Amino acid sequence: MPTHITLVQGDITEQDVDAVVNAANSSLLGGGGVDGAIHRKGGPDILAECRKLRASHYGSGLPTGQAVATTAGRLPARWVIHTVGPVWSRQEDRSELLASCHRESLRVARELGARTVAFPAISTGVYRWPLDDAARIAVRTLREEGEGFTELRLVLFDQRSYDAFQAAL
Ligand code: AR6
Repeated sequence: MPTHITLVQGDITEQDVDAVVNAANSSLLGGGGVDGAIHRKGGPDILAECRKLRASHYGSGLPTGQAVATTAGRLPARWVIHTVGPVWSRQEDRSELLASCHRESLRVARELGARTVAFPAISTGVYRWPLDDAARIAVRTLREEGEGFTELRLVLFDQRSYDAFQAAL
C-alpha cells in the first residue's frame, strides 16, 4: 500500500502521531529550534533517556545520519525519534546523510511499531540547508523508503518552508 504523505503548517510538539522526529545534534542533550521545543514541552523524561543512551551506546555522540528513539514524555506522541542532520556545506555533498536521517528514522519507527510519524524540516534551520533542496531530499526519501505506514506527516513551522515542501511534493 502506498504511504500517505501529508503536509501541515504547525508545531511538531502538538502532533497527535505515534512518533515525532527530532532534528537533534549528536550530543543528544538538547539545543534550540525543534530540539528545544521538544524537550521543553515533552519534559525531563526525554533528556533522562537521552543521557542513558549517551552512557550506554553513544559515548562520543550519535553520528550524523543516524536515529534513535526515546519516550515522548508529555507530548501527545508516544515516541521521539532523534536524528542528527548534516550541517550544510558548499564544499562537500552531504545529501546522502540528509537522506539517511529520513531513512533511519523510518527504520526506527518501523521497529517501534509506529504507524504515523511526523517529520520536521531537518537541517533547514541552524544547520542552514537550502530549503528547496532539503524538501526534495525529504520527500524523495519518504516516498522511496516509507512503505507500509498509515501516514508520514511533514510539519513545517513557517509559510516559506511549507511552500517549499508543497512544491517538492
Ligand atoms: N515545530 C516544527 N518545526 C519547527 C519547530 C517546531 N516547534 N521549531 C522550529 N522548527 P532546526 P536543524 C523548524 O534549527 O537545522 C538545534 O539546536 C525551523 O523553522 O530546529 O536540523 C539542534 O540541537 C526549521 O525550519 O534544526 C541542533 O544543534 C526546522 O524546524 C541544530 O539545531 C529545522 O530547524 C539542528 O539544526
